[in-house]
Amino acid sequence: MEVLVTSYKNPDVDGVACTLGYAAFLCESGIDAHAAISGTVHPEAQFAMGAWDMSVANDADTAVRNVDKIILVDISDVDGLSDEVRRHKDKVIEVVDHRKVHNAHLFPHARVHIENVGAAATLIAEKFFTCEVMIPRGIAGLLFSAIISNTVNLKAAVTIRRDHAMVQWLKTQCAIPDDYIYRMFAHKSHLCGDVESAIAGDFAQFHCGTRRIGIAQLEIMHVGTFVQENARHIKDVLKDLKKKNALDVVFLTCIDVVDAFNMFVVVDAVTQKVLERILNITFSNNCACRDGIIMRKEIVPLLCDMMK
Ligand SMILES: [Mn+2]
Repeated sequence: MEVLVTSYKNPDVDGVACTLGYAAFLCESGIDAHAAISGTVHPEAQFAMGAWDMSVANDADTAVRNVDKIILVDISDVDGLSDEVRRHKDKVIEVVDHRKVHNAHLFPHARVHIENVGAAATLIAEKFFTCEVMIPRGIAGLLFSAIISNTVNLKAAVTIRRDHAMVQWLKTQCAIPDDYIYRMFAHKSHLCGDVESAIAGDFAQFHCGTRRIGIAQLEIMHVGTFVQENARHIKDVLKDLKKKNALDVVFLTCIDVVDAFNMFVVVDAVTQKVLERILNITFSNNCACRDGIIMRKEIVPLLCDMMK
């Protein structure tokens, strides 16, 4: 094995699709690349992998020790990496990501490829497209799923023309069943039977100066009903996360993938005030709605600006 391609611990469908996709691209180009993750993949990624008959090795933590070169996809920070991968960060030769706020400088030997597209999968798909490298059907299906998921079916504000273009091209490389997108998002909604693991499953922490921020994000259907039915449980989980991680700001952002709005849930006055200011929303009973879709990665820079 020449190079290990991996992503953050417990990756979502974008992380997994890019891991498998970039390794496949490198292998097609004659480079001995191994795709592996740390932890387990998000349920949505499990759904996509099942649908395209794909699997991913989960031995990244062992593989990092036996390799000289690492490529990170869909991540450009040490937060989020498994401890073992982080320990070998000096081996990182390339970083492919799509985050505005990033810490790619923490990887001193890396070629940095960060662009403001809706999904890192768009950048990987473009590699196949531009170099006219044969794309395996399963990889095309996964990259398609990743772009659709990350851009909330191309509706999120982070979506640009390049995401649309790659979705159109990927569709020609694998037959997407008519109801595929619906089933993928429906699968996401089903996760919410267990509120705690659904929230913990997509919880991310950030530093803005000395402040610590924790944001849980859910992309589901029927957000209003979900929040209403689970309000108390959601608040307990948030309070717990705030305490456990000594957070200054903590909230849940629920994206309704069908009706295209966000619902926010807070458990403290500081967070409420900050969100009201940066998003121009009003909370009532710890909840607030905002029309249109805003992703966590768009909220983070606004928060940091505000808290400087
Ligand atoms: Mn991503």
